Amino acid sequence: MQRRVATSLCHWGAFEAVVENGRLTEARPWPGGGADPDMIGAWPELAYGRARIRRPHVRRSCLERGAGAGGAGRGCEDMVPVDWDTALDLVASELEAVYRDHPAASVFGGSYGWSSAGRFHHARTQVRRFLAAAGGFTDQSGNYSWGAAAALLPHVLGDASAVSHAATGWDSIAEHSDALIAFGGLNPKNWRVTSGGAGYHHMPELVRRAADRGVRFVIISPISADIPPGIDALLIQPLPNTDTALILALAHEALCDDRADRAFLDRYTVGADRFIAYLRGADDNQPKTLEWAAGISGVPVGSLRELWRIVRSGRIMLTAAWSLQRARHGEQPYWALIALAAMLGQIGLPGGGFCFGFGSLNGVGMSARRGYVPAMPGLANPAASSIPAASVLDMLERPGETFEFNGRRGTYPDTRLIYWAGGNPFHHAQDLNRLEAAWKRPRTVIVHDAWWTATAQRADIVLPATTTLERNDIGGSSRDPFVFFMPKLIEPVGESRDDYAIFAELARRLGCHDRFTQGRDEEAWLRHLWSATRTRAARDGIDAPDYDGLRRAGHFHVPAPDEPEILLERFRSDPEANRLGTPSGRIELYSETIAGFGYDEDCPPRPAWIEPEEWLGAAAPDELHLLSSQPAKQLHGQLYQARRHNAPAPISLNPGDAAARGLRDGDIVRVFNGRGACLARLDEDCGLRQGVAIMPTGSWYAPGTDGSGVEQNGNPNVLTADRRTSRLGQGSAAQSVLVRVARRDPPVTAARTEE
Ligand SMILES: Nc1nc2c(c(=O)[nH]1)N[C@H]1C(S)=C(S)[C@@H](COP(=O)(O)OP(=O)(O)OC[C@H]3O[C@@H](n4cnc5c(=O)[nH]c(N)nc54)[C@H](O)[C@@H]3O)O[C@H]1N2
Ligand SMILES: Nc1nc2c(c(=O)[nH]1)N[C@H]1C(S)=C(S)[C@@H](COP(=O)(O)OP(=O)(O)OC[C@H]3O[C@@H](n4cnc5c(=O)[nH]c(N)nc54)[C@H](O)[C@@H]3O)O[C@H]1N2
Ligand SMILES: [Mo]
Repeated sequence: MQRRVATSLCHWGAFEAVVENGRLTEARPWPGGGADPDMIGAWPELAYGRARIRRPHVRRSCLERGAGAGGAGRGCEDMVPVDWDTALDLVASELEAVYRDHPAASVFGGSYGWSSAGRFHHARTQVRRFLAAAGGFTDQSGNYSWGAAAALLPHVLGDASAVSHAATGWDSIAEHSDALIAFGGLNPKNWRVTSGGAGYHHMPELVRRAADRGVRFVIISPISADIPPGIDALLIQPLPNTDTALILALAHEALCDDRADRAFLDRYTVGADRFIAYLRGADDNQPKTLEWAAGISGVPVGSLRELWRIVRSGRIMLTAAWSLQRARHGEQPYWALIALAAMLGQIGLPGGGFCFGFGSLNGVGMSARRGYVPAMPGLANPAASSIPAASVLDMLERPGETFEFNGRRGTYPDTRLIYWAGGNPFHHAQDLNRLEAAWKRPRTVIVHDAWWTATAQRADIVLPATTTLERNDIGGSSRDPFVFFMPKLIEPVGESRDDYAIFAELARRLGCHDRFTQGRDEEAWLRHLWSATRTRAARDGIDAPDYDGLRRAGHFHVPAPDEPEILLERFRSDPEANRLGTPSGRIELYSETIAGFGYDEDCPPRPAWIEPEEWLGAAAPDELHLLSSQPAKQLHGQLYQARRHNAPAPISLNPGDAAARGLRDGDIVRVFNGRGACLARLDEDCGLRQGVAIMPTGSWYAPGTDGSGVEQNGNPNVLTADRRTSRLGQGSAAQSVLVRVARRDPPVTAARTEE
């Protein structure tokens, strides 16, 4: 028997793959890397399981009648396996027809999604390169993860690096912070994932080390599960979406208690006076007192006083999870937190100030040298058209209409063709039942994926992509000390092909082969990309191996940076020499630029509390606020096939809320609102605040397969509203949703399985 053990990488960590006689038999975490064994261990099922797409497929009526068939049958008709030439000819002729008869912007190719950890075969990058070479397309700008922050932070801080990359390091926190106040908490499940993949998954240990050094932890979240394991934290449980009120009240308290650092505000910020006037109630006759915040957030005023006593003394690190800004007016908690940190005057000091995302992704706050992970260059898009990442449904429903986005106006194109490779909109978008209807409008939908996701099931032409195991690549994360060579371990499963090879074939048919490939094959690209890393390393005086050396070694350990990261340290040390990229060069607590946009109702020019449309402050007595969090053992919709035995997904409720509905732990329930309904398995959680429900994202959308219209697997995005954070950020506001929960008829209690 031939046996080979080799290292590879995915977004959920570096792993060792065991290949016997050409077949992957086992995958386990890279020794010492700390990745989750269940997630890594799913690789054989991912490679060979029933969900794998093994051949190209075409929707039956498209095959029989061509594009004239219309989109009504999308997701209902059967998919017919075809040979590669038939499928590629069809894709090429559809693209040609649309480019001939319509502007290039009517090809939608933003293709948002996480794709692979390998940076060359990153499908989203490849599809955008291909469509740019072929004639142009409508792109997506910003992201789902921190769309609101991406738009806001450049106005406040000059760029968006504070959202994760420039975070103050955990060593600095352990050594210098007296307390870390974490809005949205530090849920360890989110540390299983790094964008680009990581060799180092030891955030729980870094946090524990900080606690051992005496850092006090305050977790502000509706659920105790957001406290990292083994940490003795103070838990404060506000109603969802009310953090801004809490933060503003702390800033107001800083004024009352004479703790506002005027010297810092004068030297490093602009607009402090207008912000302070708002805190005092000049604009709305409402001083932002602790009592005011208690009334909004449902946190007893005594707890807020206790919180202020912690915040008022010592070195304080303020942080917020990305979830807070994935809600209506999600710009505001971030801006308010920066303003509070400015009032405390510790921005730029070791262990002080603010940072975002510590609780959101592995590697945030881990010092690592940037610029070592190869990045595939893009190609200029001749259509010069883009929409905000989370506005796909609007685009499909409202062609020709104007949208506003961060001070600019754009027009939604009339989408004729959708091309998606490396993302899953029927996982990530909100209000999926509406998307289901709008998705039928375009003439053609083309999807590449390795698995039969809900999106692949709703395509006209499905092209089977290889996985990371079946091709050579280089991957890594800018938050991790390793870059990995990802060797081809097995032959392509079924007839699957690399996305790059598929696009190269299509480019040949469309006459743009050279523009797309630039004359390089996989090996030539990998050598080219790695040589850029070597040049970068040489600039730092670091000797990186050549391509063949990297390939032999399997990974390159990038030496740690010389200086630990402290957010805005240089700015603090010399604000004139290191002016920020804002118009004033300083931190903007009032932004003339945003004032000029005229977005007063949804994003005024200074931090503000604005009520969302859906929250417990405006709910009927039997409504619950639904949070849809990242899944514990999946990456979004990925890995679902290895965990589907748990279907439908759990919904966590406080036992009091369950009892009030006559429900018991383990019951299969119906979760519903005016937008849709899904099944879920009730999971009573004493650590969850009353009035709040939590479901993980990631279950594959299966609407009404029992004829009832009720989504069967527990996908919360049939319930979420397709509203954006504001006209500034146009981010996803998935976390602002009310639902009802009732017993499913007839009643069923699920056999309990592990999670
Ligand atoms: N309700 C709610 N919704 C949310 C969120 C939330 O908090 N609440 N969070 C949002 C966030 S932050 C995000 S980032 C999105 C995530 O949404 P997505 O990033 O779209 O989710 P993934 O399931 O990771 O999609 C990646 C797809 O690429 C495919 N893929 C992987 N490798 C390859 C490859 O090599 N080639 C090809 N062709 N395909 C490949 C995978 O099979 C998968 O279908 O979800 C968002 N949606
Ligand atoms: N295991 C796993 N980890 C992941 C991912 C995954 O799919 N699986 N996806 C990755 C991606 S793409 C992203 S963008 C990040 C997202 O990172 P986040 O957005 O931070 O992750 P979430 O799990 O949505 O939310 C974190 C916590 O915020 C709390 N929370 C939600 N709303 C509120 C609120 O209004 N106020 C307060 N105080 N707390 C609130 C919830 O209790 C939740 O547990 O996660 C990354 N990590
Ligand atoms: Mo994300």
